[in-house]
Amino acid sequence: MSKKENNNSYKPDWAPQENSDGFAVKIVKAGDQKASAPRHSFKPKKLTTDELTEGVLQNNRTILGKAITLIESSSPKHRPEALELLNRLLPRSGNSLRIGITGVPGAGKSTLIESLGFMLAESGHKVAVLAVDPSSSHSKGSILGDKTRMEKLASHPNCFIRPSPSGGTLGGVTKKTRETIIICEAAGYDITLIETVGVGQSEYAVRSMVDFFLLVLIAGAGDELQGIKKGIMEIADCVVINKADGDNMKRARVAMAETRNALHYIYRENTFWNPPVHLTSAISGSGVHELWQIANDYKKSAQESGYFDNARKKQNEEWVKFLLNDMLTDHFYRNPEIKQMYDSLKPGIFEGKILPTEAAEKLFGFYTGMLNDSR
Ligand SMILES: Nc1nc2c(ncn2[C@@H]2O[C@H](COP(=O)(O)OP(=O)(O)O)[C@@H](O)[C@H]2O)c(=O)[nH]1
Ligand SMILES: [Mg+2]
Repeated sequence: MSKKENNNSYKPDWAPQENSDGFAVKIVKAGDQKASAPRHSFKPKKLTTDELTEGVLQNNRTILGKAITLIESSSPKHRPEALELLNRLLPRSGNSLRIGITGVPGAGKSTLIESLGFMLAESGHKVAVLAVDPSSSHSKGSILGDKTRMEKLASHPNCFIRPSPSGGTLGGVTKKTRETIIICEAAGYDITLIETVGVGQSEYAVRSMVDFFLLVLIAGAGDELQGIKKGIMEIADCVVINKADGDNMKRARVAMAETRNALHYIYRENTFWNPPVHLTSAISGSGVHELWQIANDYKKSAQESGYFDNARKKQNEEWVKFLLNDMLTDHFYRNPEIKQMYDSLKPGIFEGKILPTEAAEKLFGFYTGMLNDSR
């Protein structure tokens, strides 16, 4: 056997006895592969705003993803281009039915979105799915779960799924979610499904950007456990009791009756609609078609009463306020002199030597003084 090894070549077993070095195989150590590999630059070419606009309008998914990444960027240097893109797409937006879905983790929101989304995509609708608030500890796990849970939907040619960036503040995430809706609508999606974890303030933020707000409950979990505050019932346009299947059916019916009763006593801002309570099984798909019917009935009634357009106008105004609050707060807290003053006041606040009101007024006075000086 003439397996001869020297530094970096060896001869395979099938090499003839009297062989030349022509039969040798070059050996490259694993760690060296990179160094010896030809250097190609795979850095993708940066798209121009024209290319991004065109790509989105043609529903090119790669470009759609890139456009959303651009508007999600928190870097100030990306903002002018992001705003330019949004301005160009804005006239082509507004044509989707925006549906928000809330409920505690585990209620079946993602499964319901998959079931409803797939049904709609199959019938020719174009469905965009946005998941909000993956930064909460609960959904950190579930966003991974969602990807597999929504696999069937994700691979449907009529569907586009976009998980929100993780780690963002609630404000940061929702601020970009509105802009993401605009981009998806410009790309031709006629239904937007937005999932939010039913904890904290996220459902109010999502409520203020959708046309139809759906609360997903499960039977037997109790109000406490489901974190259902009266306020959420007030802003829901429909409540579903999900997991109405198998042994759970009876309990689901009881929960439906109880929820109907509870809704009866809840004040509603709009008078044209009484939010229905409906049973679904996201797993078997039962009740999902009827749920879509409810959303459509709502849309029709809301449009006929003029509420639909009014609500969207109000939402735009709220959006401006929301952004302004965000910018003002950011401007205030970023200022190094304010930071310094705040830090120097903190020990006094902790020890109760400075009244919180006094501290706030001092800081605010200093801030407005600075603004006046800079004029
Ligand atoms: N039996 C039953 N299980 C369901 C139903 N919908 C969801 N599930 C299950 O409930 C769990 C949580 O569902 P998921 O959609 O991730 O809930 P989410 O946290 O609200 O998005 C998963 O194991 C689902 O398979 C349903 O209608 N019936
Ligand atoms: Mg989920």
